[in-house]
Formats: sequence, structure tokens, C-alpha cells
Amino acid sequence: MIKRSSRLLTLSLGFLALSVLYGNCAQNMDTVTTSRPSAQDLLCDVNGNQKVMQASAVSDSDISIQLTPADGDWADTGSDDMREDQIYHDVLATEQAHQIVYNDIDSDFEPVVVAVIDSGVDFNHPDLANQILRRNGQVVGYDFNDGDNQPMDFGGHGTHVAGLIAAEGHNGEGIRGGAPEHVEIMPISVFNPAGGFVGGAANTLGQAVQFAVDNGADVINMSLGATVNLQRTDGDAVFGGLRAVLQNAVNNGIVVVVAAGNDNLELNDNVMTYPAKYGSEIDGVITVGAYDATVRSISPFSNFSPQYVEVQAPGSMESGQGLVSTHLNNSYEFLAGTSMATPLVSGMVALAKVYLKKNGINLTPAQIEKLVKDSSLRYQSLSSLAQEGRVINYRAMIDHLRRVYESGIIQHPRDIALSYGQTGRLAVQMNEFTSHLKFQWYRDGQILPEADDIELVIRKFSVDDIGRYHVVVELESGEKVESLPAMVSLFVDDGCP
Ligand SMILES: [Ca+2]
Ligand SMILES: [Ca+2]
Ligand SMILES: [Ca+2]
Repeated sequence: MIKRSSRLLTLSLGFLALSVLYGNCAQNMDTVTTSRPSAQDLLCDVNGNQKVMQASAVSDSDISIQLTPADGDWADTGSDDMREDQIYHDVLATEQAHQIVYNDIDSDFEPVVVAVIDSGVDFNHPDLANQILRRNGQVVGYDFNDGDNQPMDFGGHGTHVAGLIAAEGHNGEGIRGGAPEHVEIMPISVFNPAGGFVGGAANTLGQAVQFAVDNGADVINMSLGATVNLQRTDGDAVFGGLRAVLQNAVNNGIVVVVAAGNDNLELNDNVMTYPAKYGSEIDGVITVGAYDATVRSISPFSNFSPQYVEVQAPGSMESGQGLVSTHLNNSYEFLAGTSMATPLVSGMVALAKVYLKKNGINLTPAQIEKLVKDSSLRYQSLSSLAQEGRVINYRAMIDHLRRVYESGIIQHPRDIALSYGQTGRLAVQMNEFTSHLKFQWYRDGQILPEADDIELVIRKFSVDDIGRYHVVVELESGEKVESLPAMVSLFVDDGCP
């Protein structure tokens, strides 16, 4: 049965619970205004994203991003019958990333595990049942309310979040998640049926994160939090223990993705959301704000901060309408919130982890956070709302990962001109993910026997040194990468002053 509805959910379960606990401090804060991005926003994307996206602008109000359309199976929208309602996949170029990541992947690939710390997950939902982590037929998860290992959802929030991450793709049912294959959900329920945290929030969340660590999660999604008036409550005194728990998760190789909250407030010295605050303090914990993927401005409910919000992801469509995902009783609902933006980042991180695992590459959570940030688009108009106005994009992330990892060489040697007797240097710069390298330099195609370092130093330059140089780099995988050539020539003083 498919139920369609459309509504705005600006307060997610966890935020609602703690707003009550700490009082609503939103009353007299200024509301935020944003404008549409300028054409320049798109043209200034980082690190060659222009190769992926060509911005064309007629005017500031008429901007389109043109992407190479997906083809093959992943373009087949009919196989998930609500895919056409998932406009955010078009915005994020999700399926183009799927084509690259899922190409030539073994059917027995060991899945990447995303722990969803939330209201539980309906692990029998037809679009999720095959996407749940199970061992010996039992769901691997925990319910802190019942104290059992059956974290069945009662409110729908966690089920919605889980679907955005990993709803099954191409199964003739419903939607598809950001990482719809080879990713499994570990449901952990931390709420009571009234929507409050079980026990003390910091304590329960700490135990939930530890459960995820102990049971082999690769990613943790926390679409929850507490917004605290810092004038009245010392937030770090309440949640500081959670900071250590998150750091421990990162030390165990887990990327943690956290929602910025739905109070429409600027996070600063007066008001702060936890655990969102710890994103800016820990490399490997990522704090996510919501933007409206249709009009490319902040979602009307999202918290914002150029310091504490690290990236933005779609949290609403068309000025506040929700994103469609799985819900209770085999249904689908449209919900909006930073709770929805966060799992789109978790799904992207999970997809990156699938790609990395498939290729035998091991990145730390800090490196993955850097990848997410470096590959983000940057909208000038969002720069006061999130660090550098960053907005995630799946295709750009995978392209960035491939470019940085697979080429090996980030910077090729440059032409130099030397005077007689002078010393000169040629060098390549390798990406940070490549290790155990061998280098061999060549001049005019002839091997230079002792030039086997990342840098080639030419001492006491003479005419014999003139030529066309390149280096061959042998990667850990055994693959060899050849640099572009650089010319070494004689510097001629033309006599000018
Ligand atoms: Ca239960
Ligand atoms: Ca589906
Ligand atoms: Ca961070």
C-alpha cells in the first residue's frame, strides 16, 4: 500500500523532545533571509567541479546545472515507482554516482553498515526489509526504551531517515536511497513513545554510539539533538561526555553525521545544538544544515552558522515541502527537516565507503570529511549559513575521489630555465591517499639511474641537462602513472634591465 501525503515537519522527534527540556530560545532571534545564488556561485565550484557541472546563466534567477544524464539501469526510474518524486536525487546527481560505484561490484560484497540512532526503524517495510543488518536472521540493533534488540519504530522518523540512506533500489517498490545497494542499516532506538530521549539524552546517546562502535558500524547517522540556551545552561557540561564518545567512534574508523537542528537559529555563543556542535570540533564528525534544493536557499527551519554548520544538503523542496521516504505501515511520507538532510550525507558517505572498500582504499574519517567538504559545491549566497556555503553533491564527490585517488599525481613538474652552474628542481605532488610509491625520472625518454625520488635536483646546470623530463610513479597497487613532461632549458639573459 502506498500512501502519499505532503507536509512540513519542522520539528523532528529529538529536537522536539529537548526543546521542551531546555525551553525554546528561538523567540527573539532574527530570522534569516537568503537570495538565490548568483551565476558566479556555480562557476566558482572547487577543484575542477566545473568539469562535472557546467553552469550556464542567463540571469541570476535563471541558472541551470547541466549534468550528463545517467544511462543504463540507474536511469530507469520506473523500477522504483516513487522515484520521480525524489527530485533531490536529480539535484544531487545520485544515480550518476551509483553508476560509477556499483559498476563491476561483486554480489557477495560485504555491506557498509550505517547505524541509525533514532526512533527505531520499521525493519519489515517492503523497501527496507532487505537493507537491514541481520546476523543469524536476527536484526542487529538495540531498543533503549524496551531494553531489547527489536528496535521497531513507533513514530516513523527513524524509518524515514533509514529510507533516505538505503531504501532498496530497483525492487519495483517505492523509492531508492542515497546508497541503495551494498549498504545495511543498524537500527538503534533512543526515544520513548512520547518522543523524548530514554533516560538522560547525553547518557543514552553515548550508549547508543558505543553500541554502534561495538557492533561494527561504518557510519553513524544522528538526525537528532538538543538546542540549548547557553545563557542559562552550560551545554558542554551536559553533553561534554558525548564529545568523548564521538571522538572514540571516529578513532574506530566511523564517520558520524549529525543534524544542525530545526530552530531556524544561528548557532553561536548564545544558543547551541548538541551534538551538532562537536562536528566543527572533530574531524570525522560532520554537522549538516538543510537547504531547499529547488530554490537553492536555506530551508526555512534550518539552524545555520558559518562556523558550526559544515555542509548543507537538501532538507526541503519547493519552499518547505518535504522529501519523500519510507514510513510506518508500509507507507511513504514527505517530511522536511535537517533530519532529512543528514541521512543524505550519511548515504553519500556510505556510498564513498563502498567505493573505497571495493578498491581496497582505506581512508580515515577525517579524510572522508575532507573529501565531503572539498567536493562540495559552494554557493556564495549560503556562505553566512554554512562553512564556505558548501552544498553536497554525490557525483562531484565520486568524481573528486577518483580524480584525487586514481590519478596519483595532483601536480605535475613545471618547466624551468636555469643559468650555467645553477641548481634547479623538478617535482610532482602526489595526492594524500597514495602511499608506498616508487619514482623514476627520465630525460628525453632515457632513464636517469639515480633520479628515483619525488624530487629531481639538477646541480651545477650545464647544457647536458637541457631536455624534456618526466617521472613514472609506481603506486602501491603496482599501477604506473606517468607525469606530464616538463622542459628544462637554458636561461638566456636578453640584456634587458
Ligand atoms: Ca522493542
Ligand atoms: Ca525501492
Ligand atoms: Ca567536522
